[in-house]
Amino acid sequence: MTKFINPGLSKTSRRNVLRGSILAGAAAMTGAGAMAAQRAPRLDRANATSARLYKAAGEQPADSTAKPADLSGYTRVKQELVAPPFAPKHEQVATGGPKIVEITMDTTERLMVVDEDTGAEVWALTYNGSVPGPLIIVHEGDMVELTLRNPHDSMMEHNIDFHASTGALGGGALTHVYPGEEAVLRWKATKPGCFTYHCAPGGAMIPYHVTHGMNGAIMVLPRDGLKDAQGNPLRYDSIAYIGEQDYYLPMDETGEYRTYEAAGDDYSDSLEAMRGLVPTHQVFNGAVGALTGENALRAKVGETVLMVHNSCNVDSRPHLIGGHGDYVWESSFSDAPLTGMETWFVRGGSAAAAMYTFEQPGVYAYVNHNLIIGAMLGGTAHFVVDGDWNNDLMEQVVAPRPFTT
Ligand SMILES: [Cu+2]
Repeated sequence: MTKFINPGLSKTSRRNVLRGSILAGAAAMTGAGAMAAQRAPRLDRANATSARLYKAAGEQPADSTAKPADLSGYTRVKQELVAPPFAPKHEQVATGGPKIVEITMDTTERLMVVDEDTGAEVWALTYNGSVPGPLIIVHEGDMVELTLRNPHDSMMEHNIDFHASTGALGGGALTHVYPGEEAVLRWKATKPGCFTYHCAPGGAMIPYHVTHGMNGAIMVLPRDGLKDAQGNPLRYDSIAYIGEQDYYLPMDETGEYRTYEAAGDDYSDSLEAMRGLVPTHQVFNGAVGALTGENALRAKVGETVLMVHNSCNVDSRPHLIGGHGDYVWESSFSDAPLTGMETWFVRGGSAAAAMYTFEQPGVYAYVNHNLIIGAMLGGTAHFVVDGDWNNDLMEQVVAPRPFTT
C-alpha cells in the first residue's frame, strides 16, 4: 500500500545525530527557539508562551509520594500491533477480568512518498513506521502498558499523548525519549470510545511532528461490546482503520517540492508552510492512493465494517459514496450511536467510528466530503465490494442514450 523510499534509513553521521537530537531536545523546552538560531524560522510570542506552559505542565511530578497502582486482579496480555488499515487481533466482548495490555511502539523516522505523480515526499515521523500509527484496541477498565522506543539512528526526540488517558498531558510528560532511549507508560482506559494519540514534544514541535505523520488511534470498547440506542448488541465483521493526514510540504520558487537529506532538515521551511494553514496534501493512510486502486479496501455484500477514522489535526467529514453510516459514534461509546448518517464529523484532535453493512457490490468511495480535499488533496479511499446486485435497491432502467425532442 504505502510505498516507502529508503525504508531502512541511510547511515547517519554521528555529527548529524547529535545536531538533530540536541536541537530537538532544546526545542522541546523552548519551542522552536533552538532551531531559530540555525535556520531562523519566524517565531511569534504565542509559540514561546505555549512552550513555556507545556514545560511547566510537564514538570509536575507524577510519581513522588503517590501510592503504587493496584494491579491486583489484572492479567497480562501482549497485543501485536499491525500496520493500517488493519486492526490487531481482539475480542469485541471482553472475556475474563481486566487486563494489562502490553504494546510496543518505535518512533521511526523515514522518508516516505506522499504523491508518486509529483514526487512529493516527506521525512515522516511515525509510530512503528506507518502513517497513521497502529490502531490499538482495549476494553474499558483495561490498562495500556506501552513501551515507547526511540531508535538509535533517530534524529529527534519523541513522546506520546493519549487523548484516552488521564493526567500528565496524556502521558506526554512521562514519555519523552531521545534517540536510543525507551520509556514505559501504564494508564487505565476509563473512557470508552475512539481516541487519537500523537507526539507532542513541545511548542511548534507539536504540530511539526503531528503534520509529519506522528499520530494514530486507540479504540476502547465497552467490556460488553458495542450497542445500539436500545442496548442491543452490535457486532462487526471487520475493521477499516483510516487515518487522515494533512501535510504542508515546502516548495521551491518553481513550485517543485523540496527534498531533504534527513528528518528535521525541513523544520524551518515546514513552519513557514504550516503558517498558512493550507495543506498541500490531505490524504488517507499516509499517501495519495494508499487506499485506492490495488490498495483498495475489500468487503463482501452482507459484511459489516467498522470504519475507524482518526484525524489528529484537522476537522473531517467522512462520507461513504453509495452507502451510509448505519451507526456512528462521534463521541463516547457510552452514548447512543447516531443512525442512518449520510456524512459524519470527526473533530480535529479525535477519532470516530462508523458501522456499515454493505448491501450492493461495486466500488464505494470513502471521502472527506469537503470534496476539494477528497478529490484534489488525496482524501479518498475505496471499498471494493463483492456480491450480487440488488435491483430492488437500484436499477438502471434506461442506459444513457440519445433522446429526441
Ligand atoms: Cu515525535
